[in-house]
Amino acid sequence: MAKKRVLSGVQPTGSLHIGNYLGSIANWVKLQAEYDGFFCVVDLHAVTVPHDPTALAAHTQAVAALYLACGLDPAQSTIFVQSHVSAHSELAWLLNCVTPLTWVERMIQFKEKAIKQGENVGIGLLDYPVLMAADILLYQADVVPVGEDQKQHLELTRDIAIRVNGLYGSEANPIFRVPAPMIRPQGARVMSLTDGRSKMSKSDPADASRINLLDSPEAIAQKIKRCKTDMERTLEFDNPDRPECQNLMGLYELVSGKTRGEILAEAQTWRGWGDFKAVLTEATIAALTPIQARYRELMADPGYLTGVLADGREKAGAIAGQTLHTVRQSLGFWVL
Ligand code: AQP
Repeated sequence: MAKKRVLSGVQPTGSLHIGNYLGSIANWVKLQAEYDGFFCVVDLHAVTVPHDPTALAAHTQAVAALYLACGLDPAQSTIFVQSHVSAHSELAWLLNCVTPLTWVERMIQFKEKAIKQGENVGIGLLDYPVLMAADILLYQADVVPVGEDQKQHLELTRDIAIRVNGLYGSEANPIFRVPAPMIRPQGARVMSLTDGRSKMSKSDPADASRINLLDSPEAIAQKIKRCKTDMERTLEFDNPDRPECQNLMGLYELVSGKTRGEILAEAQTWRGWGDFKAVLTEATIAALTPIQARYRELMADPGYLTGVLADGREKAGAIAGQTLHTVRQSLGFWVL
């Protein structure tokens, strides 16, 4: 039986942090043996907010290298850069023309991000979920891993697929596969080091709010030493009134690979936040050191990385091209 196809991506909007790794990339690595994985660096999404053109290419390269350094295997998965496959932009245009404006105006993420940009908000930001629908539908993905914040966008993707199938396809010959969400396990949401109630984010102007995957051991130690805590001495899981404690204990669980029972037993020996921060620092550095070593090897051999991405572009482009051809035909374009 053919493997189910999964598609996902990260925007090259800055340095990848430990939240991107634990919340997404580490899960993709686990999925890749069982699924036909398509993992892209979604650079077209990165320009939906103001961006630095002198940094975009470098960030794109770094994110692709980190995919490999974290364990994505080009022999198992297709790894590529979104803008290298022009079908993404073309399908997004065609989907724009069949998507009611009211559907995208409802998107919470648009409203949240638009507020931050005031008068300068671009059409691309409103259109972000339609481009995301194009990314997914081009590959006829069966499943898409989604966090809480992307659930609404995947719902929109499904609605668009159903609408296009209904308008231009037939039940026997649907144009798009309607993808299912794969809800990420609880606890894989890493919060900011400076505010346990907001998500760790690449675009947070405060670097101290996140642990970047490429931070030096000294930087990691400093950030954990200075991160926000609370006045209680004991440490526990899952107390929503103690967001920083909840976040850091959750982070320790993920980076150490220990069970909650083991951690709670270990916690008996900690005399407060200081002892806990020392073990968290050690476990975080231990989790990131092999990724950083592999990243440095990859960056020292840029030919290998561009080779992987060129192969990915070819494989992704062939599948995307087939879907786009079907869409053009179904919408009635004169196809030569
Ligand atoms: N803090 C987080 N904890 C767990 N998972 C996270 N992800 C992002 N932040 C956390 C997951 O990483 C993937 C990449 O997301 P993205 O690049 O599309 O943008 P995002 O979700 O908006 O991530 P950032 O880091 O906050 O970027 P900016 O600041 O550019 O918006 C997604 O699967 C996401 O769930």
